[in-house]
This record gives sequence, C-alpha cells and structure tokens, in this order.
Amino acid sequence: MLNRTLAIALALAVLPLAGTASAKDAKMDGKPKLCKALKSIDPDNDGKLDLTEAKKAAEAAFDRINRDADKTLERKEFRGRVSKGDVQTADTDKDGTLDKAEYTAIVEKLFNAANKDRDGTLECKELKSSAGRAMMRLLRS
Ligand SMILES: [Ca+2]
Ligand SMILES: [Ca+2]
Ligand SMILES: [Ca+2]
Repeated sequence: MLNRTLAIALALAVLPLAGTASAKDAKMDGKPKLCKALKSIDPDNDGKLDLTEAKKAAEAAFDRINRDADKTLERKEFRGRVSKGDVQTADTDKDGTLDKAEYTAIVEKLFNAANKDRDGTLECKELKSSAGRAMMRLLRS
C-alpha cells in the first residue's frame, strides 16, 4: 500500500517537470533574437532597426547632448561620439558645429554603410559592424 502511494506521488511530481520541458521547447522558435544594443532604440521590438527609428533616436540624442539647448552641437558636446572625418563631411556650412540635420545625416550615412544586405533595416549582426557601432554611438544618450 505504501509503495503504491509512493509511486503515485512520484508520478505526480514528475508530470509538471515534463510540462515545463515542452513549454520551453515551444519558446525556442518565433521572434528574432534581440541584441542588447537594439533593445533601447527599437520601439516596435521587432528585432531590427529601420532608418526612421534610427533618425528619431538620433534627434532625441541630439536634444539630450545639446546641453546649452541652442541649435547646434559644439565640439565639446559631440566630442568622443562623432569621428573627425564624419564631422568634416557632415558640417556642410563649415562652422565647426553640427546642427540637427547634419547630425542625422551622419546617422543616415552610417546606417547605409552598416546595412550590408540593403533590406532597409539593421539587424543585430549589422549593428555590431564598425559602421553599426559608430552609428550606435550617435544614438546613445
Ligand atoms: Ca549646443
Ligand atoms: Ca555646421
Ligand atoms: Ca539589413
């Protein structure tokens, strides 16, 4: 009698474990893997970043790092974030500062450089390329 009770108890203990295992398997497929870099700037959470999202993040970053709240980023505001070459190319009025249009133009350029498969979006792998990482630096707050 005691053995039979024990057997039932064991069976009951094992059952939920089996259920958990199959639920875990079902979770494996589905959404594309999200990378950490993407999480904060991908509002629709689809695992990829399109140019509209990148530009929006760039404009938000511009406002946050533009500490004196004028219309431009001075060198001390964009220092360490934008490479010297990118500043030279983007600073079309050659005043040594970047306005919002110039800042987002750099983001667009780096976006296109990183988007190797030309599908309109950046996936995690592309974000990890050197152009992708350079772009992410401009989107960070
Ligand atoms: Ca400024
Ligand atoms: Ca300028
Ligand atoms: Ca892509």
